[in-house]
Amino acid sequence: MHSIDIDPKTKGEVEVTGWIHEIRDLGGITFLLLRDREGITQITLPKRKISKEILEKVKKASRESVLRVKGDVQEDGRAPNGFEILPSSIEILAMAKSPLPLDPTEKVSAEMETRLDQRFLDMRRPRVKAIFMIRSYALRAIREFFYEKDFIEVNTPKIVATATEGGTALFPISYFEREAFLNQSPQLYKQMLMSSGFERVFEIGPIFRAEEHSTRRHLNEATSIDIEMSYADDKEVMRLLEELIYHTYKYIAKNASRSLRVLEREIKIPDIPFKRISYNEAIEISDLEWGDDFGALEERKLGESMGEHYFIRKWPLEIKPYYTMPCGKNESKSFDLMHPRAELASGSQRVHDHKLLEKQIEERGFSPESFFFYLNTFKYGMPPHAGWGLGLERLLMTMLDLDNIREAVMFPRDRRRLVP
Ligand code: AMO
Repeated sequence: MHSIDIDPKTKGEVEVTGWIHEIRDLGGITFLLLRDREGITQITLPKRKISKEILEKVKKASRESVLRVKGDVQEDGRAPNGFEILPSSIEILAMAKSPLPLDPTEKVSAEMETRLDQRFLDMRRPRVKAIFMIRSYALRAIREFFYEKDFIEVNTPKIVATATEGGTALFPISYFEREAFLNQSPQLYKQMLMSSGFERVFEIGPIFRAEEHSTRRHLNEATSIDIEMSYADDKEVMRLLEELIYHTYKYIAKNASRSLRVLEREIKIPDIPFKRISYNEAIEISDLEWGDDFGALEERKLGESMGEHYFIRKWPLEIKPYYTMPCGKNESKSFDLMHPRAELASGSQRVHDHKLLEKQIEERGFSPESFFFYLNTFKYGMPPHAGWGLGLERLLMTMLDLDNIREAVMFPRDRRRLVP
């Protein structure tokens, strides 16, 4: 039983398990706070009423030891959740060593790096755990949304032979007698699935980016929510993206209110449709030359001017990947979804004509031969299609106003960190 499942008016014996959050010995009475996944239960031990054996055990138990406690519930407005347990038996399931390398009660604060070194203990902290409870709700909301919209969930390979996004650096790995890479994006595979006739696919999976810089918004292993949709254009998948963001915020506000309270966060459900500006408008606001991409400084300027979620549309073709559909003079059917703090997603309508795709691959200096497996699927009936990729950690970081993207990953991978 979890702390929150117990009603203060419960008659008869209950059983709770968890970690010793705190022990307060006030002489005649001892209070033991037991922490489980969902909250804290107060175990009250008045010396006159509790057996010597139990009192001895509690004395022996160190902080963060794991206990199983059985006892009667007694209503008490002062206790967490409005009740306490008077124990009839206490079992020490695992003793914790002292001193602890990190304080799970948060009475002693710790630097991010120390916290990540001791992440298993860090995640015992209710506020840290709340982030991952919310992350789980977000994944549920996203899956429900796509199933509701008739999408099929897929899994594509993460060990690949070629770059997907071009510019971004790859992690090479040794694959028997050959060199292979960790995939940067499911891009090529989700497009190939359009040729196979799945029409609407989504994937939630890892992407690997060998970016050398260490910032508050970059990870070397991130989770991407990717979609691809046949017979759709850029505008249609933009609408789908803003609907998904809206649905996820709403779902979390409704279903994860307890975790939000623990985290001391309120989330504001964004209004949709989001504002849409063109690349040309965006460079004017941020004082950038045509053809340049927005850096952190420009994104901040834009964010201050826009104030909330917004799309930047119609990027110059040359700064978007080869699979992007051109339109007009030097423009493309592409978009980025921005939050004032970070880019959340990018997407586009794709080139579905084999010849044009081959040409755009060549223009970027890549060899069509290394894309043979991909290009081939465009020769035998490839429907027009569009899609996007949305970073899950960026979504959580901006939704929950987290200082650092690492807060949204259990075991982050960055420039210096490969363990735990
Ligand atoms: P892009 O490279 O813009 O597009 O990535 C899509 C989204 O993934 C997230 N993201 C990251 N998050 C944290 N750390 C990183 N290093 C990182 N890199 C990317 C961001 C980003 O907006 N194939 C296209 C998508 C498509 O067109 O469908 C792509 O990968 O939130």
